[in-house]
Formats: sequence, C-alpha cells, structure tokens
Amino acid sequence: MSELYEQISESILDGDVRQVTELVQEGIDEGLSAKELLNDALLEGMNEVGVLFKDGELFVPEVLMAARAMDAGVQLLKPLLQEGDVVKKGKIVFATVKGDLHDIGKKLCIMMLEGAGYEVVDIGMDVPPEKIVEGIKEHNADIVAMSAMLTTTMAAMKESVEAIKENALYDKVRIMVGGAPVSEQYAVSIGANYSADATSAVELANELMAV
Ligand code: B12
Repeated sequence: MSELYEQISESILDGDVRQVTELVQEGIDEGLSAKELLNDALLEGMNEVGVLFKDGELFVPEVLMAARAMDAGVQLLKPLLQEGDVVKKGKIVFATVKGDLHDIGKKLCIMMLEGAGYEVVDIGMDVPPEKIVEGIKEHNADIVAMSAMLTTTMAAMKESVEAIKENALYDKVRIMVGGAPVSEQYAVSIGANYSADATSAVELANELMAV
C-alpha cells in the first residue's frame, strides 16, 4: 500500500477532517485512482476503526469523528466516482431500517447508484416499516433498498418486507438489502435480493431493472 494511502487511513483513525481532505486532494492531484483512494485508503481506515471499536479501544465519539473524516474524503471523490450518466434507469427509495443509525454504507451505495444513473431518494435512518411503505408509495419507487448494520436490526428488514406484502406492493417493487450482518441466505429467506457492497449494489439494481 502506498505511503499516502497509509497516511489517509491514519487520518481517518484520528478523525482529522482537514488532514483527510488535504491528503485525498493530494492523491487526486497526483492522478491516483479514485476507486483505490476509496477502497485502499478511506475504507481501509474505516475497517481499522471497526476493529478498534470492537476491541473497546475506540468509543462512539471517536468513531463519529472518523465517520466525519471519511465523509469529507468521499465528498471529494464523488465527482470522480460518478460516471455522469444522464439517462435515468429507475427510482430507488433507500432507508436504514428501524433501530439502526448507521448510514455511511448507505450513503456510499447511494453515491454509486446515482453515479450509475439511478434517481435515489434517501428516506433516512431508523425508518420503521410503515414509513418505508409510505416512501415507496410517495416516490413510486421501482426499487426499495434497505440497510442494516446490527444483527438486532436485521429483523426490521423482515418486518418491512412483510409490510410491503401487506400493502400489496411486493409485486410492484423490487427489494434490495445489504449491510455487514446481512447475507444472501438471509435475504432469500425474507424474500429480498442481496449484494455485498456499493459496487455490486449497482450490478444488482441493473439486474433487477433488467438494464
Ligand atoms: C461507524 C460505526 C458506528 C457509527 C455510525 C455512524 C454513521 N453515521 O453511520 C456510530 C458511532 C453511531 C455507531 C453506533 C453503534 N454501533 Co456501530 N459501527 C460502526 C463501524 C465502526 C463502521 C460501519 C461503517 O460505516 N463501515 C463502512 C461502510 C462503508 O461499510 P458498511 O456500512 O458495511 O456498508 C457497505 C456494505 O455493508 C454494503 N451495504 C450497506 N448497506 C447496504 C444496503 C444495500 C441495499 C446494499 C445492496 C448494500 C449495503 O455496501 C456498503 C458499501 O460498500 C462498524 C464496524 C464494522 N466493521 O462495520 C460498527 C458496528 C456496525 N457497530 C456496532 C455496534 C454494536 C454499535 C452500537 C450498538 C454501539 C453502542 N454500544 O452504542 C451503536 C448502535 C447505534 C444504532 N442504534 O444504530 C457493531 C455491530 C455488532 C452487531 N453485529 O450487531 C459493529 C459491527 C462494531 C463491532 N464490531 O462491534 N457505529
């Protein structure tokens, strides 16, 4: 890994917004690949944050600072990661499910989906099933995408799919789910479609929309 990537990862760990902004800009100016800057520097730093958080070496405020620093870097990369496709492929309503306040992964998926030509409406975090149903109706969504990062909130995905069925929307809207604890097997068991990351989320959306 290049030294710059390492420095960026460390600045994420430090939650240093200014440093991350400067270093990512340096990488862009040097002509480094935006995808590599995202995967090998920013996300690498966030992974490390995850490990330290799990081990009790970092606490919520520090993780939030790291998240803010990561977001600053992502904003700089955004125009480079998006292809600027003008043809709209479909409309996606995206939510983090009830009880869950993690939205970094969701934002990343949204950025990639928008870059690939989807119109995406972010209806927020901690969104209960009835609000998800409302969102689908209000925006006349082709796809509803749900994110969960806690094993405890995954159950809200199942509840949401049930609410979608109860409202006779199951045949009208395609359902995508994802997030660290979610698996292909779980998705299938609740009647949804799974993909593992932001890049494959675009592939999955294309598959579901048959484009
Ligand atoms: C940042 C973070 C937080 C931040 C969130 C800030 C924010 N605005 O999002 C804060 C500090 C608020 C937080 C709080 C908590 N957290 Co937290 N958090 C994390 C951490 C470190 C990183 C998550 C992250 O952003 N990763 C980077 C992004 C880019 O990756 P991602 O989210 O996985 O998303 C990718 C894929 O999953 C996928 N994807 C995601 N969503 C979707 C949706 C679709 C449709 C698709 C197709 C794909 C997809 O694509 C994304 C991009 O590639 C993880 C550790 C980890 N290893 O994940 C813990 C982690 C998720 N948190 C955890 C815990 C326990 C908590 C708390 C309960 C801690 C506490 N005691 O208060 C609270 C719960 C709050 C709540 N009610 O939600 C645990 C969960 C354990 C479990 N299995 O249930 C983890 C795993 C840490 C750990 N190992 O203990 N957390």
